[in-house]
Amino acid sequence: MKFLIVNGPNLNLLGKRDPEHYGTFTLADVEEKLKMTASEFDVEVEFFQSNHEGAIIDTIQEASQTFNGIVINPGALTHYSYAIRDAVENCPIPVMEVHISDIHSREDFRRISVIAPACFGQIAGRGIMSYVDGLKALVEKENKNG
Ligand code: CA2
Repeated sequence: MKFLIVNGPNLNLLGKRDPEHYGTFTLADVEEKLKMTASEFDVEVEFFQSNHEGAIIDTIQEASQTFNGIVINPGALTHYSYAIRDAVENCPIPVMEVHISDIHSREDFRRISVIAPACFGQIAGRGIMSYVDGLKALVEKENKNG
């Protein structure tokens, strides 16, 4: 089984600023952690990060050819990208939305995810573990589906 981890705008800056919300780990640390989780579960992971909405949509559209599921942190696009929501809705593989910070206890605009209703689930506020838990949830779902 193979899973795609998608990170949206500004997540390439992790570890460089705003440790109060996003901790001190880098995107490379997230990838390392997920590679370890993947090997525990005997699955594979690939990573994609883009600051461009269209590139993220292209990636979601193509993902089902190669992957069994997607873990996505859409960054601030979470709160307004109906285009990503449409792409997720039309994606035949399960998509888990994850957030490092607890979007539900921050500014009002962050409390809304326009993408979450199209997702298999949402995990927020667990730092780097949000990604790990997101991947685990997809592996469990796929194992159950046989
Ligand atoms: O908590 C999350 O994972 C977010 O998706 C992160 C997004 C934010 O817009 C969402 O509301 C919640 C922002 C990522 C920006 O990350 C930075 C990290 C370090 C320095 C600057 C930005």
